[in-house]
Formats: sequence, structure tokens, C-alpha cells
Amino acid sequence: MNNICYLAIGSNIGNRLENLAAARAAIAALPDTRMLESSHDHITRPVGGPPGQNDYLNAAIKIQTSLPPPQLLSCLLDIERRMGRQRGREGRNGPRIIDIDILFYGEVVLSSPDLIIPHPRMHLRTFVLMPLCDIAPDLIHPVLGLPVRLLAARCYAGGATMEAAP
Ligand code: PH2
Ligand code: MG
Ligand code: MG
Repeated sequence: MNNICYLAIGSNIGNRLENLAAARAAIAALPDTRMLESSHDHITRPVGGPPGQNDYLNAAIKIQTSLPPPQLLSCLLDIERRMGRQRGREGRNGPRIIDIDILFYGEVVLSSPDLIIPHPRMHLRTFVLMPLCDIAPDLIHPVLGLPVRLLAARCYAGGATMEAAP
């Protein structure tokens, strides 16, 4: 269990507190994986997707795992499915019971058709960076070379429109 990873979790359907708690419990129960820390839960405005969605509850968590990135991804997608997420039905950025994203996997930089690490849009999303700031403000983004706290400050100053920028 030698890889430190950071994940983002979010929910904006049903009992969002319970959904995040269930996701944390399922992640902690993954093989060869230990949950180390969690941020506070943050209430955030939905970014993208159809109008009229509920606010999200978002959090960031720190885990230690020996699952390689593709296996970790498939375990996380499996948790989403078991919690009732039906990707086909929700549309791009549509409301979801649970979303679990890999933000960082140690210092790994990888890009495959199924998985990009670090998460390619995390530095544009206050709903990811603010929770991550709770637990890892000094962590350096391995591609951008900047600490999470600075990415968060920049993103916050840029406003929510950054996400929509081409
Ligand atoms: N996730 C998205 C799209 N928009 N907005 C908020 N506030 N929180 C999210 O987790 C979120 C989002 C796609 O994964
Ligand atoms: Mg996702
Ligand atoms: Mg996501």
C-alpha cells in the first residue's frame, strides 16, 4: 500500500450526506487500500449540465493503495454502479447520486483513453480545489508545478466561468 492518492467525491441527488458517507465507506473497504483523511463536505453550485439541478455536496479524500491506476478506476466505477449510478441516463454533467474521480495518484502522470491523471480539469474547478485545500494545501500538482492552495486561489479569483472556457 505505497501509493498516496487523492480522490474527489460528489453527489447532488437524494440524501447527499449519506451518499458521500457510503462512498467513503466503500472506498475504505477496497482491497489493498486504506482511507487516510477526508475533507469537510462542501456545498457547491452545480457547474455545467442542465439548469435547475440541486447543489452538490463535494469532498476530497486521501487514500493509500497498492491498486494500480486502471484497477483503482475500475473499483471506483464499480462503487458508483453499486450505489445506483446510471451513467447512460444522466447526460454530460447531469445530476448524479455519486461521482468518484481520481485527482492525483502519487506523482504519476498518465494519459490513456480511459483515464487521465492528474484529473485534466481539476485545476479549473473550485468544487474540487476547495475540499482538496482542507487536506492537501501544499501538495504540488505534478504537471503544473504549483501547490493546490495557489490553484484554488487562482480558480476562485477567476470565478465559476473558468470551467466553461474553451
Ligand atoms: N461534477 C461535475 C460537473 N459539475 N458541479 C459541482 N458543483 N460539483 C461536482 O462534483 C460536479 C459539478 C462532473 O463530474
Ligand atoms: Mg467521474
Ligand atoms: Mg467528476
